[in-house]
Amino acid sequence: MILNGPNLNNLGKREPEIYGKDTLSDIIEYTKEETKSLGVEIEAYQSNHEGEIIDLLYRARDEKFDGVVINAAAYSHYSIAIRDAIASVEIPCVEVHLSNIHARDEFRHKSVISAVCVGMISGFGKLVYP
Ligand code: DHK
Repeated sequence: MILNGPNLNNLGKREPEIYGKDTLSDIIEYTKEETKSLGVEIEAYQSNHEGEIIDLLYRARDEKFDGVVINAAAYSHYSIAIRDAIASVEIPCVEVHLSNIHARDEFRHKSVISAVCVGMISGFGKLVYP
């Protein structure tokens, strides 16, 4: 499962100098293309709502997804609720960010979900997804 958080529905228009010119659909298509040879099935979701992201994490658990790639966007920096859901689903989750969060505002340097994810990739634009 690929899970995208708030404002990522606006990629393409949103601060393209930071997030790139691709739309979220472009990025999902690119990710599917890049991972074709692995034979993985991808389901991608985006939500601007914290609770919906949590519900999707439980769905990934209930439907036995092998893993989750999550860009929790701004929620990465403060959502203890998403952190707790990741910790409780016991599915490997990989945290991704299009931009390099450590090269930006200080409030973005900290991610509260990193400690419960298996790893984090940040700063390589759409390359972080596949
Ligand atoms: C996306 C966001 O929306 C920001 O709130 C994060 C992340 C960074 C990204 O780079 O993909 O700070």
